Amino acid sequence: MAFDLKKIYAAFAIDDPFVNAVPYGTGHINDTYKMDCASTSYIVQRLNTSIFRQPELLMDNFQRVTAHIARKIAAEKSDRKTLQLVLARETGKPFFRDEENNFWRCYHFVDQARTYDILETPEQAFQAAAAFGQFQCDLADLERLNETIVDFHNTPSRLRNLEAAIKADRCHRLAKVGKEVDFVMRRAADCSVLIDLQKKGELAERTTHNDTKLNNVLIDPATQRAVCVIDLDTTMPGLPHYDFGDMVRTGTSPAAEDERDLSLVGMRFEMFEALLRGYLSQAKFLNPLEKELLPFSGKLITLEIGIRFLTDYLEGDVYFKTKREDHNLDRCRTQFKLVESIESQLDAMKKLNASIR
Ligand code: ADP
Ligand code: GN1
Ligand code: MG
Repeated sequence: MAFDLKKIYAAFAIDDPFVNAVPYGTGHINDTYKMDCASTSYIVQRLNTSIFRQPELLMDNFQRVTAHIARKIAAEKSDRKTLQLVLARETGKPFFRDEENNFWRCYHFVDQARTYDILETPEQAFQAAAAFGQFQCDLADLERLNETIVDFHNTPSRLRNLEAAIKADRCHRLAKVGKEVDFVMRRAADCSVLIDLQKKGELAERTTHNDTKLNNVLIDPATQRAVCVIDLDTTMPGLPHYDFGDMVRTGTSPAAEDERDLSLVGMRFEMFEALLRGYLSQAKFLNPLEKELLPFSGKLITLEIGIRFLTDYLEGDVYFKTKREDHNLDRCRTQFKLVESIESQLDAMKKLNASIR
């Protein structure tokens, strides 16, 4: 669908002539545009409101999180950044609804920084993980946020959704994924490990990002430092493992999330080590049990996202944006290949983790 971005521009309080706006980034959920004005640039997004069903509550989180981090940055006088929203001209709200009820928001473009879909060096991994660790620290004293998607990282519930999709087999695709379904069912017991510990009161809820795909942090290519954590739509109550696990999922493989040549997919131990050291350099609040479970979380979250790609494939590609036939199945297969690679190195990962104080 083509939108008149100049009209959207006019809805926000920007006093800088519009130049142009082009689709931007590789996110799977929202529609993102880079908007250039005469003297500066902005990110404009159309929020996916069939996924984020209460966008006002989400934007309430967004404002609270960015204001909280901005206060911390000002107090420490550092040069790191947080997202800075632009308010709507008429309402003063941090969003604009157009006539078709599309939900738009706008924030400042962070210059001299870029995202990497595949991390290139352990230094980048260290810096990105430190930034997400610091993000969790920054939010440790924030009041409980709204849940923008309930049960987002409830892996048993993700498994139940898969089971329902298998049963319905709406698109007659089940015959093609027997191997993948078996792969999941053999690991069903893993799915409830973290949630069960939380239910027993052994793991405590914290405020977490919940979508720490490594392309959700902006890195300065000149200094290699992570400058800004982005994509705050799922920042809400969670377990720190959800964040660390997703870093392992997206930061350790040298192959793209949708790579078809599975021989290229695998966990690079040196990247895991860099992520772990980077994250632990900031996440000083972790108790011993939380820390012990970090390597396992890499396996669990990779399995969980694989389950979600498989479910979406069976349901007819209704959730994640796809660009080609079987795209979600390709994504699912890379996740499961990565799970196997993590499993084969899990002992070494745990040993390394135990050796870091
Ligand atoms: P999605 O939820 O669809 O993943 P994101 O919020 O992650 O959307 O934005 C998509 C992409 O846009 C990011 O991966 C990043 O490349 C770019 N981006 C987002 N916000 C900014 C920003 N403030 N400055 C520069 N680039 C940004
Ligand atoms: C989505 O929005 P994006 O592309 O950063 C998804 C994550 C998945 C990820 C898989 C709200 O993240 O949960 O891990 O795709 N976000 C949502 O690449 O579902
Ligand atoms: Mg994103």
